[in-house]
Amino acid sequence: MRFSSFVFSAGLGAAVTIPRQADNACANPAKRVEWRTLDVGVQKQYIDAVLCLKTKPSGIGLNTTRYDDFPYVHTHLDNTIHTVAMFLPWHRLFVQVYEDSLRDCGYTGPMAYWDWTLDADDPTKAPLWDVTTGFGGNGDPAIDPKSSSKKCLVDGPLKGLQVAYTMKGYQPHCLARNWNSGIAFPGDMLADSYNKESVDKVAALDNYEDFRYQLEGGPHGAIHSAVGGDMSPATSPNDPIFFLHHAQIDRLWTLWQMEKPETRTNEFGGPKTLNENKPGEATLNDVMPYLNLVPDIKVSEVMGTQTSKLCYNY
Ligand SMILES: [Cu+2]
Repeated sequence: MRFSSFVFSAGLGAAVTIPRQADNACANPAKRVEWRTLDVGVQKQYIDAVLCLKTKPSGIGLNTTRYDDFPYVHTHLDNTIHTVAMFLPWHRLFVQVYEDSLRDCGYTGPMAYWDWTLDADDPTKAPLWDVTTGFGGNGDPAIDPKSSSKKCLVDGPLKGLQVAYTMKGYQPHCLARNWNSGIAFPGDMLADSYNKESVDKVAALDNYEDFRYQLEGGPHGAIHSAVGGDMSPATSPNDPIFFLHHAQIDRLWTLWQMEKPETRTNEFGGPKTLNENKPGEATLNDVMPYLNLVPDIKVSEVMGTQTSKLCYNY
């Protein structure tokens, strides 16, 4: 018998909480790993699978490709999934759906995350920008960083890639990056917001709402701004870096949960919606929308990563 986590009464009124990680349905969780620890051959297979998504039909009835489903869904739900409580569980499942799509495109290696704390001394040197083993680097250096012209990628396997959507709708364009050089030192790419010290401060917070708020507004937002170009607007899943970044956000949440699994795999709360006309406190029973990418699902079903729904750890 499979059971998802629940709270039951033991004796007279004493509530015992079952950690959501203790699900028998996930006997062999897949281990997610840092991008730079993958063998070169596996890195190539990952990127080949990313490009393969561009050759697959949409899974949600669009005239564009599977690749483009992700920015499409993400931008259409922008105000539902950001700066609200469900930010973390929503993106957790979103990354899993992307991983599943990569598998449909032949990827057999581990799902990877980008631990940007390892690159905070000089983010411009992060291995994932590598031209041959990574995703290529910054956009066109000939274009003024402050110009509104797109800084299309000029090297690497994604050079010339046309992505379908902007926040205004169907507007095919080159994939662009526009590194934000920050102010601490040339090329710092806002690293003060996502170095180890900053991340440790967030990890030390002791309730879900503070943790979610600081993680989203701090390191999470800084990386989107630092990479720039297509990583900045709500269509940021246009850049495959998005998923390595959000796997890291999910990793930090998972590590935080695992410090006190009994409480933290059941701990959720904060603003339910940005809609001032129907404010409210979020609950585990809230349903998260995915616009047919996957069936809508309750927050409670993705609070743990080792269940019948999700089966991985870090
Ligand atoms: Cu997002």
